[in-house]
Amino acid sequence: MTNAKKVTDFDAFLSNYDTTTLAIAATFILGIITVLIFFIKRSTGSGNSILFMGINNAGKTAIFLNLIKSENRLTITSMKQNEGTVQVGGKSLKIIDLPGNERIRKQYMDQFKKSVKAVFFVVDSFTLPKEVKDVAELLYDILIDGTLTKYSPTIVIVCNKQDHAMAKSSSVIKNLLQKELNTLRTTRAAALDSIDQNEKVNLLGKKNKDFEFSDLKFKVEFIESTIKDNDGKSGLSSVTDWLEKVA
Ligand SMILES: Nc1nc2c(ncn2[C@@H]2O[C@H](COP(=O)(O)OP(=O)(O)OP(=O)(O)O)[C@@H](O)[C@H]2O)c(=O)[nH]1
Ligand SMILES: [Mg+2]
Repeated sequence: MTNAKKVTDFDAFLSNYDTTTLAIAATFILGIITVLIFFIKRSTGSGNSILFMGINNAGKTAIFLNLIKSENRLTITSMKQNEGTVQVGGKSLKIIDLPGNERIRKQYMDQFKKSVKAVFFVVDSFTLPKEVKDVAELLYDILIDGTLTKYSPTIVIVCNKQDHAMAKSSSVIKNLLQKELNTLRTTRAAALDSIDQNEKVNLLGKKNKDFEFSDLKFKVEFIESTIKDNDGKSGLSSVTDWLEKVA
């Protein structure tokens, strides 16, 4: 078929419809495409980075170094981010390990939150009972952050240091965090109320009901890990499995 014939067929097709009908149809199709793009972007997150977050000494850098197979296995308290790439399921994923230091972690969270695909929130399963307040404070800030939660990233709570004989299991940690976040929700709401009666309180979870992770509009998963291998099996296999799922 020649180009001239193609043009004639197209002209004939167009002449069957008036321009208003065609303009409405084009707007409608564009609208559907825009809505589809919005939902696809929303479900997959805006960025392509996995953020490792958590309070200091949880084991973020140790896990990071193991995953990127760095020879440097010695970790010291991080004062800035570490960035690296891992290959999972044939895809490369960028991981950013953020410092847990209380004075600087907020500034790093603000700097990197726009590129989040998933948050791997690392906790020390042995010390968690005595650190639960500090851990819950940081987790609360993540769960109510407008930018971080805008694209509903998957949040994986990594219950690390499971090699410790007295380590708490992920289900115990989940309950401890739920209780602490519930208490924190009341204190934060009261603090905001006392500042401005008209201020809209960004409440975590559902009203008139104790906080549960399942009330959130995005997925929060709990896994167990250790940087130490056990019987030849990597203690980080749960982490790599989840990295593959979110890749
Ligand atoms: N027993 C045990 N120790 C671990 C494990 N993971 C990390 N550690 C140790 O915990 C200490 C702190 O680990 P880091 O990776 O530096 O902790 P971090 O979360 O990066 O801490 P900040 O950089 O201060 O935010 C180090 O001495 C690690 O060797 C683990 O699975 N088991
Ligand atoms: Mg670190």
